[in-house]
Amino acid sequence: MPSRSTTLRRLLATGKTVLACGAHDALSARLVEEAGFDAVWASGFGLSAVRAVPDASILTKSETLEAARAMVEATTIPVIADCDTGFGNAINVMHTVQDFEAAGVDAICIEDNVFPKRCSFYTGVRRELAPKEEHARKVAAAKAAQRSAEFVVIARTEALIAGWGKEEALDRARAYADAGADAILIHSSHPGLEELREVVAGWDRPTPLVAVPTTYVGTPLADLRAAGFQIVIYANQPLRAAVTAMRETLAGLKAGETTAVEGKIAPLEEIYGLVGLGDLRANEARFLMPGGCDASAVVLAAGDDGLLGELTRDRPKCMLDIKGKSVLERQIEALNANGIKDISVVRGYAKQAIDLPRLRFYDNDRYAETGELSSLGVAANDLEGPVLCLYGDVIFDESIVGRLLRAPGDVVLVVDRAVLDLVRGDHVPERPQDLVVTEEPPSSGHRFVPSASGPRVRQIGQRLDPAKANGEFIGILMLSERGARSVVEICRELEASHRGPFQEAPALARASLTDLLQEMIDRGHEVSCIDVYKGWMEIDTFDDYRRAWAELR
Ligand code: SPV
Ligand code: MG
Repeated sequence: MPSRSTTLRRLLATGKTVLACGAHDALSARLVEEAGFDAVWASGFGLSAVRAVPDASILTKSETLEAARAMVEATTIPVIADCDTGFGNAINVMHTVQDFEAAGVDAICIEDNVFPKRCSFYTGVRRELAPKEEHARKVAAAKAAQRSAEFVVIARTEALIAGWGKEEALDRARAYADAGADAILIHSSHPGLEELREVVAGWDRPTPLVAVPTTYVGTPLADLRAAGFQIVIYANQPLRAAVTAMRETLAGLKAGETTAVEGKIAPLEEIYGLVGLGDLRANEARFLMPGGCDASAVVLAAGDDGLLGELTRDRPKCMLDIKGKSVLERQIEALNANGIKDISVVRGYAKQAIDLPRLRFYDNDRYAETGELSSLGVAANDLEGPVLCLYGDVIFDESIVGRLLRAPGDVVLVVDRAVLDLVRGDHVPERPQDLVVTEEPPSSGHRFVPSASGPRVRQIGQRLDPAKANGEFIGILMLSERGARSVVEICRELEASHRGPFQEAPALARASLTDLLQEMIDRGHEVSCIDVYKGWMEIDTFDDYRRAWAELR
């Protein structure tokens, strides 16, 4: 919890006008502080409204207390709790003071309505005031109960609201001040300041006065100050603003104007900032057991090339069983072993067959006529780095993931150098391979120790000259936060404006991951790799499948 910056009493001691604003929950309290107000008013009107009940003593003391406590925890400025009638008689008020003070609340306000109170602005409702002496005793009880000398008790009279006249208002204000109140709120529902000005003209106590300009909101602060008010509370404007904004947004969403709505509402990052995501990240890094991992993974498993015939009649390749475990289960195990728990799968062909738990799903229902890039695009809205992207048909040693996670770079591919031996021999691949040309390849035919930061990739694609290629992309890559942002931006830009063939693909819709990677290289993005030597397999053909059964445990 942030430490408090000051107290209401100290602010009052400066002699300056204290400007408070109403909040209805912890987040709005945080916004009140962010806007530069001196104090938060935990508004009974607002707290009731967010529970969709009238401001009529429906909320209990505990509910009000918990809401005020949440505001205290979310802010560093003083919180003034609107305690309505004090939740009972003078004895109850003593407990109210102790509870709110213990919760870190800086001040409470108690009003001379009888329980159950009615909001000052409701018309056509029963309105009664407690006897002046009884409320004065509540004020005295509140002052007797406070533990810290800093705690502030504001006494509020509703005499003007109830229509009992200016003399009664002034008389009550004096009685409450004499009972020890630290400040007096004389509430008014008049549209202008005239009524109040006449009352406060007769104010003959040193006790500061509080204004709640809900109906006389047009009165400039200077006029309120000149009239003798030292605390000004804008009690409910943020709540009303929220209702207007939510209605507008909801109408837009309902009408299908989703993009227009998106442009008008707070970006997700702003909410992350308000709720303290930065602290969460820092504390995770500092206090959680090592081994946790903030990377997520996206498995691209939408397509089906029909090469496995009957084997994939009712399921996509990633759900092929190999000795009691599907390809996807094996992938999840390898990812989990490296701390990656947030795993998404882009489904398409036979999507209902992917029924593993704890996965997030995206659907590329146009899988038959689109490529991997389109599948990635389906997940793009949530694509936040660091994220691993992998094909749904690769099985790999879990240590590859560990090395990838540690690799520096914004776009890092896993490149198998075994191809150096294969492409130069008489090996003829059954299927086109994702070949790469990198800088500084290990020399062919020799042992090598891969370095942590691998070389840059110059070219990637299926149509590269095998004689020039010096590695094979195994279908696993990692994007850093920046890398993921670049991918999302490029995908959006291409989708909006690209026409015709794209890299090796006949059209953007058909593009594969390697086409995107080549595009990034062409645009000057740094694409690097980590070197591996075998340690993985893909299930493309019957032969691959047979080999997997023979070799995997
Ligand atoms: C509240 O915010 O709950 C108040 C101030 O008591 S007002 O609603 O203006 O009466
Ligand atoms: Mg109230």
